[in-house]
Amino acid sequence: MQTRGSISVIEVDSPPVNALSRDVRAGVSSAVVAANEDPDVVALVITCAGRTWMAGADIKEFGGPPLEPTFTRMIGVLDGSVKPIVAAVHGTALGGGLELALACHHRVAATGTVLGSPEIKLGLLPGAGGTQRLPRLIGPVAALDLILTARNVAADEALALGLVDAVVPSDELRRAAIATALEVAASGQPVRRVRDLSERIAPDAVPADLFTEARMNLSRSTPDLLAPQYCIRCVEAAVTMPFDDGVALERELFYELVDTSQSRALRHVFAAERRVKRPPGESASARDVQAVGVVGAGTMGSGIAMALADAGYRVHLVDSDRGALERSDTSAAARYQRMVGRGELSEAAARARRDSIGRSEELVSLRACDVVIEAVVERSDVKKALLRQVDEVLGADAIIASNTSTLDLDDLASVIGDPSRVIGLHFFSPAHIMTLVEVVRGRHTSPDALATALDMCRRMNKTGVVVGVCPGFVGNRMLLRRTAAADALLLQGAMPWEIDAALVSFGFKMGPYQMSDLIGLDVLWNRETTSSATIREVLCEQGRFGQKAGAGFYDYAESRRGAPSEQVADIVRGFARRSGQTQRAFGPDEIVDRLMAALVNEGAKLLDEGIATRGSDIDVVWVHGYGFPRHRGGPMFFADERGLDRMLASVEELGIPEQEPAPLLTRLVSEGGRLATYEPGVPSSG
Ligand code: 3H9
Repeated sequence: MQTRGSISVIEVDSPPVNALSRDVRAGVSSAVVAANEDPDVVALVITCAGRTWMAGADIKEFGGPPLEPTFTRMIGVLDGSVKPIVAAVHGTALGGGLELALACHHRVAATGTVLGSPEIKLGLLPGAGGTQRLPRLIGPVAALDLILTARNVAADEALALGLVDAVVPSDELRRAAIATALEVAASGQPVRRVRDLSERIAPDAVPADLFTEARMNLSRSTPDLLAPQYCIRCVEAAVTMPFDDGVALERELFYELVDTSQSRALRHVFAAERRVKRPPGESASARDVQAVGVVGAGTMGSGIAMALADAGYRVHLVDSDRGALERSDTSAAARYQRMVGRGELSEAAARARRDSIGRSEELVSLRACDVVIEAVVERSDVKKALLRQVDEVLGADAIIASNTSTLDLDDLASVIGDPSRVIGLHFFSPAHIMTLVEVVRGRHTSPDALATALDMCRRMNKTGVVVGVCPGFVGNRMLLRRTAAADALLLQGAMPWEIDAALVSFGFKMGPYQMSDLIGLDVLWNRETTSSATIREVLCEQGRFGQKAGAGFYDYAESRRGAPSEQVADIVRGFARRSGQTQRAFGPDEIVDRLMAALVNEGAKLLDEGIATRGSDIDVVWVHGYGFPRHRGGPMFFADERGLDRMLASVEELGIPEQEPAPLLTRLVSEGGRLATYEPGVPSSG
């Protein structure tokens, strides 16, 4: 704390994001008390050092016992201040950080500040008075919008909403806040506390059906999530209850949420997404990459080129087929035009984006590239021949990446003179939309190539997860096991739509059979060699190729979503009978357990083999690449919550020879360890 004349300036300095840990809360509380007791001080300014205002409560404290001084106590100290307090806000004023600013009497923001209540993303609600103060300050409609969408509000919008009182250039923030503090103190008026405002929550200022409508929207969009429902209850309390009663309800519901599996899962994913950026092993600095080559202008190559262009790279797209290059240009132009239509890009920016992708039939055009990504047909001979040519064209230290999803990266790298500059970048389709990239570290991949690839992912707004070399890498190898487990269930009496429905009600957008119908059952089918050996083969032999054929596991005559098919049920029953297995009914919970067991067991094997380096990395792969519901935390987190002993029992029930229990799973069950926090060499229990 510093005193500037008659103003006490309290500066929070707790890198990296000034999270409101116990120490910060204690420091702010005692500084406010001290300033109130100091007869020379007439007003206070709270400001933050470093890149941001307080970005929220310290997430690491959740789950433990409340630490004194609690948020309630600290906010109570601010509420008790008889001297005006001005918040000088910059960077990201989020969650508890925004709530602290709301408990101040005035708010001055630097240009570029963003403010928001992201608690819902962590399965929580604003628990430091935010649900009660926001409606009083900006009205319940805007408050509900901010809390339920968790969107960040830019300084200008915050000013228009009344969330802040002034916006000033960054370098004038402190001076402007002090000037405001002096002015308010000189006015001699009593402090203006947000908790005392009533105009915006008066009955005639609140739309009659606001909360009914909000609940109806929720029941359609996120019926399974608890936090949004509790947020509505709290904001409703702000307009129906006295302030202190509303705060008491908010506190009670906040602590209830902290203990839910949903919030634990969301907090786990938040931490996992940050951990994944720092893979274990030797680290290096990322190179400065300007120009990136992409070879192959099919769907994948074109998507990768757009993702790179979106991130500001100069892109050189090469394909020996002129037609493919032209089609890729047309689809990129159409996408940029749609973005212009939605107001996301200006015409000029769209043109520049399109122009940043150069197209050529000649590999020599890649000569000046810092990185080249090959995305040609998935055949080892074709890729190797191409990589040899790329190696000849490129500068000696350029990085060479392969987008292979199934081939052995080390084998591909063997044709390059210096295999340390080879890395895998397994994008998911459509590459300009999907956020996951499996960054494949080959046997010889250098730390420098790895750091550069991860940095490129970050720039493209993608989540790069480092994995090792094996068929299918992490995601697809696990997916294959889940599909096998689902097929095994069909032989034991479950129907495809029962399996899909169980996964959809778990939170996936679609189940394995809906996904097969969407992709097309014929993708892996061979007309020449088909022998009615599997359900999929029989469906293909009958022309049931999936959605595009109007029939697959489902019938699509009536609806695009597909309806259960009697014909398919007969086929499935026939296979089940011939398998000699006993058939019975399966409830949704048992179906989910079996399919999760297959995922988790394979995940444990990947960890044992060192292909995945942490349990939480696997969760990130599944949340970002396979639609695993975020509020379930990913397969490894789910397994811990469900109980690893129960998972192990489900693995044994699978009865699939290739899916025998993973030694790591068995070991963690006997040791009482956890999978989601598993990292070789680091204790995993607790
Ligand atoms: C809350 O406030 C509840 C209250 O309503 C009520 C309480 C009663 N705590 O993301 P980055 C760390 S709930 C602890 O890579 P960026 C992060 O782990 C909270 N640590 O940087 C990382 O550490 P490391 C509501 C935190 O520039 C480092 O900071 N607030 C917290 O891309 C850098 O993070 C939120 O939900 C935290 N709250 O983005 C905001 N936040 O380097 C969550 C960050 O060791 N945070 N860290 O891995 C964010 O959205 C982003 O971190 C932010 C910076 C935008 C701030």
